[in-house]
Amino acid sequence: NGNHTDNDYEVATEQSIISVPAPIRPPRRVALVTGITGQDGSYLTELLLSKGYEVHGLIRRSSNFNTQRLDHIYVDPHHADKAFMRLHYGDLSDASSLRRWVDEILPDEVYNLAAQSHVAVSFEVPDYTADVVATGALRLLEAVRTHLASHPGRAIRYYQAGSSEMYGSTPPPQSETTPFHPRSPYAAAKCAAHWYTVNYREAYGLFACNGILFNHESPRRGENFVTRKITRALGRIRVGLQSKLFLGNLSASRDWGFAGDYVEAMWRMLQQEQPDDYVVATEESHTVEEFLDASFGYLGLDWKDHVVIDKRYFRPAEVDNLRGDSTKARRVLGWKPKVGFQELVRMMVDQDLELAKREKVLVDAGFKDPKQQP
Ligand code: NDP
Ligand code: GDR
Repeated sequence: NGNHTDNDYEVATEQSIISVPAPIRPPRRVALVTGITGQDGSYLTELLLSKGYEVHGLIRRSSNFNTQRLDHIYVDPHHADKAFMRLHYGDLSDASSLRRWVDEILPDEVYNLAAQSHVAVSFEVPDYTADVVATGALRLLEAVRTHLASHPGRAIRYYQAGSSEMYGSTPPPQSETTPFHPRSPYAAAKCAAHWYTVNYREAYGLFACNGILFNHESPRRGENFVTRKITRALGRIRVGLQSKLFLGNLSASRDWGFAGDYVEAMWRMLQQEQPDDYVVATEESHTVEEFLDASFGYLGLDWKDHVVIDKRYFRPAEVDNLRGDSTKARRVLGWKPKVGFQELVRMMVDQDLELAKREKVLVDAGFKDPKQQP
C-alpha cells in the first residue's frame, strides 16, 4: 500500500502478500537495584528480567570484580538488543551518584537492597554501618523525592530492605505491629531506614514500602553467615579438605526461608494499589544447632565430631529468637514460601558438596592449598 515502515511486517495469505502494522510492544518497565551484587540482588534481577524489566544495578568500585552472582545473566552492553541488565558505579555513601543515576535511568521502581549486612561486623564498624544502612537509605529516598519534584508526571515506587533484626529482643511471633528493640548497630540503622521510609510516604506521598524480611538463605548466601558457613565447611569436611568448624552461639533461633521466594514478595509489594509495610517469613523457627543436625545428618555425619565453639563468634548482644507472623503478606500479597527448612538445607548442602569436590580436584592436582579455607 506504499506506506511501509520499518515496523511493518508481511503476512502471507492465500490471496496475496499484505502488509500489516507490527504489534506495538509496551515499553519495558525500568528497575534500579542497589546491592545488585549481593544474594538478594541476584535473585531479584533474575525475577525482574523474567518479567520483562530493564534492570539497572549500582555496584561499588572494588579492587577485585565481585559480580560472580551475576555473571550467568550478564550480557555485554554492546549487544544492546539483548542486554537488559546494566551495571553502573555508585555508592550509598555518595548522594550525588544516587541522584545522577535516578535522573539518567528514569526508573519506575527502586529497590534499596544495599547494606553492610553483617550483624557481627556492625559492632566492628558501627559508624560505617550507620552511614550506609541508615543514611544511605535516606540519601536514596532524597534522590527519588527531588527527582520527582523536578520531573512532573513521573512516578517511582520504592522498596526498602528491612530486617527481622529490628525486633531484636522482642519475643516472637513478630508482626508489623510488634515493637522494635534492636540489638546491634546494624539493627538500629535498619530501624532508622524503616522510619525514614515511612516518613517519606507520609510526608511526601511517596509510594514507599518496607519489607521486614526474616532470614533468607540460598546457595548464593555470603560465606560468613552461619548457614552458608556451615554448609561450606560441611562439604569440605565430607571430602576431607578440613576437619573442624569454629562457631559461636548455637542456641539462637531463626526463621530461615529461601531467598528466591523472598524477592517475589519484594516485587509484589510494589505492585499493590497502596504502599505499605509487610513481614515476610516462613513462620517456622530453628536453632543453629538444629541447622547443624539437619545438614550434617543429611550427609550421614555427626556435627559434634567437628564443631568447636569459639568465643570470637559470640556477639556483644544476641538476638535469641525470631519467628515471623506473615499473615498480612499472605493475605494481601498472596505470597507464601515454596521452599521449606529441610529442602533449603539440602539445596545448600548439595551445592557446597559439589563445590568442595571441585576444590578437591584442584588440591589433588597441586593447584590449590587445602589450608586456604573459605
Ligand atoms: P548481601 O550482603 O549479600 O549484599 C549486600 C549488597 O549491598 C552487596 O551488593 C554489596 O555490594 C552492597 N553494598 C554494601 N555496601 C554498599 C555501599 N556502600 N554502596 C552500595 N552498595 C553497597 O545482602 P543480602 O543480599 O543478603 O541482603 C539484601 C538486603 O536485605 C540487605 O540490605 C540486608 O541488610 C537486607 N536483609 C537481608 C536478609 C537476609 O536474610 N539475607 C534479611 C533481612 C534483610 P558488594 O558486593 O560490593 O559488597
Ligand atoms: P543474622 O545472621 O545475624 O541473623 O543476620 P547470621 O547467619 O550471621 O547469624 C545467625 C545466628 O547464628 C549465630 N552464630 C553465628 N553467626 C555467624 N555469622 N557466624 C558464626 O560462626 C556463628 N555461630 C553462631 C549468630 O550469633 C546468630 O544468632 C542475617 C543477615 O542477613 C542480616 O543482614 C539480616 O537482616 C538478618 O539475617 C535477618
